Amino acid sequence: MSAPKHDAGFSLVEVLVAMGLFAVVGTLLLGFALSTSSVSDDARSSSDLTGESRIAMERMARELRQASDVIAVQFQSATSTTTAITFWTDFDGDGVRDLDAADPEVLTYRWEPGTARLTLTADDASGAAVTRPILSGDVVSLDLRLRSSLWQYDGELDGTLDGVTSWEELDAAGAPVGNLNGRPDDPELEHVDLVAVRLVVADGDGTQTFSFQADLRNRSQT
Ligand SMILES: [Ca+2]
Ligand SMILES: [Ca+2]
Ligand SMILES: [Ca+2]
Repeated sequence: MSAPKHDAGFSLVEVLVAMGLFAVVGTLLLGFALSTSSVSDDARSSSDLTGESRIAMERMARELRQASDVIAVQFQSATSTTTAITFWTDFDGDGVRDLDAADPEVLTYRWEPGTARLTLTADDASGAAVTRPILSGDVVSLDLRLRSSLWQYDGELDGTLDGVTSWEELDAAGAPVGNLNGRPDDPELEHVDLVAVRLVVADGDGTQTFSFQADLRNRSQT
């Protein structure tokens, strides 16, 4: 009679194989955990950027809606890469352009493609112009559209009626709403009552786009 076969436990080879498997599985799990955390880091910085851009756009929209005057607009041209808009918002409602108030009323938003920065220029309490970036991220483009509710000038540029009167059409119409110089200056800006803004910011390998349209309620055309 032979003795019943007992399970003699694990052989050395079995133990080594098991340890090897644990090592492989552990490495895979660790790699997965690390990649998950780097994905969530990316998501976090992306949502910071989204929040920051959204806040900046909401602020700009609010200021523009209350604006009493669009003072100057600069578009990219043969001689300049700058896109900028300067406007006056009478925050304290006294009808005066307060330049050296604690809450400055003349604001310039400016985008320079060379630096990829969107900046805000306003006077400080002593009246000195202060420029600071308002977004930490790179701005790929800032697109400004200036429109007027003077519908009768729609199509002035090339006869195309699209239901929207642009500053270009006011300019092409000549006096009293334009001055035929191909630039957005006083005669046209006086009749602009809607500003559409489109901002594109770099986000990792891609971009995010933010846009709004602001009715300049304080300057409806009569
Ligand atoms: Ca004021
Ligand atoms: Ca048009
Ligand atoms: Ca003009």
